[in-house]
Amino acid sequence: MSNPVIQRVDTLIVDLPTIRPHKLAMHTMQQQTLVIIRLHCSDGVEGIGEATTIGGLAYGYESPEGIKANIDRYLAPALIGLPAGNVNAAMLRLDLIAKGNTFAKSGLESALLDAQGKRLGLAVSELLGGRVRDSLEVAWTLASGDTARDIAEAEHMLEIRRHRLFKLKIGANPLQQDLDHVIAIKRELGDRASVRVDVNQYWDESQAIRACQVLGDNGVDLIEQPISRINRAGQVRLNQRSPAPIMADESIESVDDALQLAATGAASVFALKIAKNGGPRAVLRTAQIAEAAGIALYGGTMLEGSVGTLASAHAFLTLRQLTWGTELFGPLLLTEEIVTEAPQYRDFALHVPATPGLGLTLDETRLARFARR
Ligand code: MUC
Ligand code: MG
Repeated sequence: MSNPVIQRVDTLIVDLPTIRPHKLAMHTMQQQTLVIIRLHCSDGVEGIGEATTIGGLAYGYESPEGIKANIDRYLAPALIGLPAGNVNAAMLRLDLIAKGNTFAKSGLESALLDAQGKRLGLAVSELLGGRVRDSLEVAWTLASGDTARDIAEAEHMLEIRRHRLFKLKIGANPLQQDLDHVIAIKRELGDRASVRVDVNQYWDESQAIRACQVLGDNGVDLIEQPISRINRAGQVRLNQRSPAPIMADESIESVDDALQLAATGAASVFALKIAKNGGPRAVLRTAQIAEAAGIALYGGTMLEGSVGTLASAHAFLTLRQLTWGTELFGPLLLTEEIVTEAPQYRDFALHVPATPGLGLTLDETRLARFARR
């Protein structure tokens, strides 16, 4: 068929257990909930995508249940009958009928790209202009909530050559307790690893001024989202005085946010996430703003499963520079897989094959087993 159209979009919520409790400042994860999207086209091609957040409504403005409802009721009907191969037109349509909803849009854009890649026999990274690397260095998040356990986990990851970049989730505990925790881990790992922290907006500026100084003085390489995304002026001031670079994460909820942050000098590193920007193409627009402004890049995650992780990876493979690596370890945090061939991690990196689309096939049996009824 020469002009295939979008015929149907199915969504399902999938709950998968985590390998251990994952403690973030705003929520402790015991499981991760994925919204899996199946986009059916009139030529028989199916595109798959994923829209995933963290902790229900604890992290962002979209919950898994809300994402599914909004796709089913508003976004999917707007796509039916549109040309399946025109990703620009489809995403423009979604932007016209729905404000925000970047997580849902990201999953749909991923599914459109997967379908078009399968149709043309091209990997999504090739559809996005071509990859400049085949693998991505991947950080691991130490978030067991226990310093000794985190050190043991890091030592194990170094030993098996899976990770040498470690992100520590802090912010929920009293400030000095968090600082002691980070310093103890950095002291133990020394130059064998890069240690970074993510505060998830939990400090106020007065706490952050001292904490950034202490962390920088103790060898921490990067400080992610120390204060509220709302306090833009505070972010600018912190970015000027912190000895360790400041990375914006929650501050970037859209490509427009990225422009504002770049214009005001609020961060020297951007955490790119397809979910926050509305898809693999949208996140590259944020990356281009950063590049033009001399802001370094990091490939972030919403702790997606394999589908969302590879959708992110294909976009990140096309970037000229990814100075701070990525944290695309989501599938490794889960005890179960819903694709037939799990993403490949070895030698500190995620290796991404150049097979058509995202390069993944859903495992129907496992999907049926973990899908919420
Ligand atoms: C975040 O804020 O970056 C990424 C890794 C992780 O453990 O949590 C996420 C969310
Ligand atoms: Mg973060």
